Amino acid sequence: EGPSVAIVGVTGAVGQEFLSVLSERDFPYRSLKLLASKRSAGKTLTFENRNYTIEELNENSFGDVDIALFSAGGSISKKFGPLAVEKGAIVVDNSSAFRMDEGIPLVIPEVNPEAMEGIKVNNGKGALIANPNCSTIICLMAATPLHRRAKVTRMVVSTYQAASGAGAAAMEELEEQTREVLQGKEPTCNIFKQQYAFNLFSHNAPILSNGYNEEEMKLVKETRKIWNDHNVKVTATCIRVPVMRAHAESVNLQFETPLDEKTAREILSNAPGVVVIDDRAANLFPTPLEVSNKDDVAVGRIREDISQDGNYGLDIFVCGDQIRKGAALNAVQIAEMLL
Ligand code: 11C
Repeated sequence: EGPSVAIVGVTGAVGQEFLSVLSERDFPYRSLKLLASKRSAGKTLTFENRNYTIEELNENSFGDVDIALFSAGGSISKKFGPLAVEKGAIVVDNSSAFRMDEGIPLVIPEVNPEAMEGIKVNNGKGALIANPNCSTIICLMAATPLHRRAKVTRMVVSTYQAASGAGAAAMEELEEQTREVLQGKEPTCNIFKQQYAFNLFSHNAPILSNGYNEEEMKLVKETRKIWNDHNVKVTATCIRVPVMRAHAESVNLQFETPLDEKTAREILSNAPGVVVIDDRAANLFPTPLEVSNKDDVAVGRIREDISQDGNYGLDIFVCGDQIRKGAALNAVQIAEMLL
């Protein structure tokens, strides 16, 4: 019973999280195929009391696959995603390869489930669904419930992004550099050009001709696609901070119709997948550590933007686990909707 599932990139940080999330949510798979590069092929892995041998990803990997969860980088998705679809698999792709392609749904299940309407396992047709960028998912989990009430006309996002967004090797680099710096040694910089431990820097994504980096432009373009609103104004500044696996984001919102702080807090308290941590008396608000390994995105610092008159603006602070809701959990939720 249940679909046959393949995980592409199973040895990566997100690949491993796919397994944890599938297990925790009792995802009803009939069979599981673990795929990775040649380097990892042949290794064994125990999952839910069964031993699996990791197989090398190739053109013939998808003959018997209903759902393929991809997280092995854009070039692997570009090469093997369409092949899997051709074989009848529904691909949920965590890379940026297809996100902005017309006709490819870009989905956060709590936000725009309607975008994947009609796509189901067992209708005999393959399809590709894109998982948004982690910063976009975490931001829109909090901004969307407010957008639905008062329509966001402009959004200013400043991110504080964790190591995990750059993969397992970046997480290891942060750990190793922290040790090295504390021991008075020169930190080893392999993944990032600059010292990461006890530092922060502009996001490592390439800078484009308009001065924004790719990560910032993902927030702009993906928000417009997910909200199906090509007029919403979005600007972003993305920063990498020495935090292990959860992103934080400061989000300033401007609305078409007034929305007061109390109503916003109520809306967010009732939003699925969102938890409000907003204790002004104790000065306690969301932190990356608090949301690490958790499903929910946490929101706090909910306050009227005093630079905008008449309840037309709000500031919020959002934290979400980058590997979980920012990647693996969101993809598995999409897979659940396919059943
Ligand atoms: C980060 N969001 O935190 C990035 C990494 O488009 O899926 C993921 C890039 C992407 O660094």
